[in-house]
Amino acid sequence: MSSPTVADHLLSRLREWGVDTVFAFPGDGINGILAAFGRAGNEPRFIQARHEEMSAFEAVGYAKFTGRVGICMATSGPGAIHLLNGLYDAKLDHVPVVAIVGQTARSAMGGAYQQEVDLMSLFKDVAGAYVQMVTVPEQLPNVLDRALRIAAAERTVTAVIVPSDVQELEYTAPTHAFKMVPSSVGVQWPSVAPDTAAVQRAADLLNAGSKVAMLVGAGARGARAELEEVADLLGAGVAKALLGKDVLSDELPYVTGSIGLLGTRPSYDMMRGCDTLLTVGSSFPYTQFMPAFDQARAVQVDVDPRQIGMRYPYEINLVGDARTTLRALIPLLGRQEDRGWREELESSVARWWETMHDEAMVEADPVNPMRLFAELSPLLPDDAIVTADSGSAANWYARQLRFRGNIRGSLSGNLATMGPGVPYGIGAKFGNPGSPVIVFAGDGAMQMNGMAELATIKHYWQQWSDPRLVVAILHNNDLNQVTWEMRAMAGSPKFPESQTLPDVDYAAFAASLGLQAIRVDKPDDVAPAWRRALAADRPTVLDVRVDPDVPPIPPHATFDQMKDAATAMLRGDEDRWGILREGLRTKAQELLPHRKD
Ligand SMILES: Cc1ncc(C[n+]2csc(CCOP(=O)(O)OP(=O)(O)O)c2C)c(N)n1
Ligand SMILES: [Mg+2]
Repeated sequence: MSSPTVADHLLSRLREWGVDTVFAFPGDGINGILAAFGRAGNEPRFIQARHEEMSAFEAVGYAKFTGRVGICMATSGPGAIHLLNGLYDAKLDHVPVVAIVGQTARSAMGGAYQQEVDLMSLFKDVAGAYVQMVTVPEQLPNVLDRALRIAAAERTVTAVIVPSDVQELEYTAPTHAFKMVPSSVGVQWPSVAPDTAAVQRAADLLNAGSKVAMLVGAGARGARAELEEVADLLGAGVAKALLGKDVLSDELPYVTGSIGLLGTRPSYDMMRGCDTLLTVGSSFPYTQFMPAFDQARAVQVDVDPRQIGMRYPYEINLVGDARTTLRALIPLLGRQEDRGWREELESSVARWWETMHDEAMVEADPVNPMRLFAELSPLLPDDAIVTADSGSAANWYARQLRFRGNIRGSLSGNLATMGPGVPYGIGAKFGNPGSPVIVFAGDGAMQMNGMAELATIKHYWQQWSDPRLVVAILHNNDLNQVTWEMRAMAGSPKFPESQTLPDVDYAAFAASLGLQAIRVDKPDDVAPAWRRALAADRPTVLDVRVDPDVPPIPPHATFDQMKDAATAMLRGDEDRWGILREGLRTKAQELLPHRKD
């Protein structure tokens, strides 16, 4: 065999790092690497998407649901450009992803050559933590190693650019010489322990509180037992930021659920009523859903000093990883003897779940979308992974789904981009082939990219030891989330030219790919459809006709508020609550009585 090329070494170095999967799409800017995949017997395995943005989302889904670095790969120029949105999704949700892309040959660079784009500049923002071009073979190991290490260390995006001719050069290792940068594989992470005196001050502050609220996010994952213990000691309730929905079980009576516009009433009320706030591993951005500034004394725990101390005027900003910090805190906390606050929270949580059930059961035309989510909760296997696309699905994911056990879930939290639902599901499957995966996606997201990606599912599903991947489509022929935002915020009626979608037969399309396809257009068919999908021997598409007139009512909207608004509207004061202008013709008036409190 001839000597290994730079591309051969790139793949063998990835294997040394334990990389088993590369989400990719080919092109002549990476031909040298593709040939190397062939020589390496497809190790790591090359997973082909329909579009490079999907490769990036798949790498994000893989990373989110394995905790490992996701790798995506694309050709120069158009391929690299297509990756961008998925890479921003990773960056904004603090997920480690490395992009490996081709570039035109060194001899052509700067010559306005075909497919030549200034990739260093293109990636400068999204991969600002580390973006480098490999121009000689000796540079490769260090550039690749640093890209992997920095992505993992900073939970962000990095990029490695390899010109096409460099890929085919014979690999020569860095030598023990001037201007050489040798490198090594791997890293042993520390657990970041907080400052002892600061932990004592935090404990004093928390012990002094009588109505403690906790806010937990994705950064608190892995500290479940400690969070429960702290909440018990302090008699606190716990609200969960959207990306931290799977951090604590919704079956715990003091977990108030999601927070924010997509959140719950108990979370909203808890933040308005607390005198003390403990935030762990969350940079939930919406200050208006936090306590008033002079209302609560607050402590934040975060492993990242760059993310700490914002969103609320915290008195103590405690840098440390969630588990280590809470463990240091626990022995210093006294048990809150007055359980009144806790009991109040628990009864409002219990009432809230009844409200959610009642809202899900309100009749709609034909299917109430909330019911689609509510009916799934009790059927969810303990090891299920759930993803949701941006759109109305995110509301129901946040409010209606009850997570427990080791159920995992995520969506595009900060970029809130359309399109990641299906590719996250695929990435999750490659990372966890033995777990059932459920995707919720709007029809707009399916038309944008999800339908094409169903072909990727057709291509690969037989490789998954558990073949269950269920894509539930919210078929409402509308870009419904925007329709509601226009009504609620802009006070404008639906603009059909912008929001109405072409009707598509998703079930027929899925069936043509050999997937199980189930049409659901009757409310009573929802639960049986879930059961069939979860018992199937292959992936399933549920094409569910949901009612676009079911409003995603924000948590703070009570019946009385809405009644006031309706009265104002009837007086001609329409702009105050645009939501009701059309909303009165919708389900709002049937849903809101359930919010009476
Ligand atoms: C890439 C991108 N384009 C546009 C938007 C704005 N946007 C957010 S939700 C949404 C509508 C989604 O429609 P659909 O997928 O049909 O879901 P629905 O809300 O109807 O359930 C749009 C256009 C976005 N978030 N991302
Ligand atoms: Mg839609």
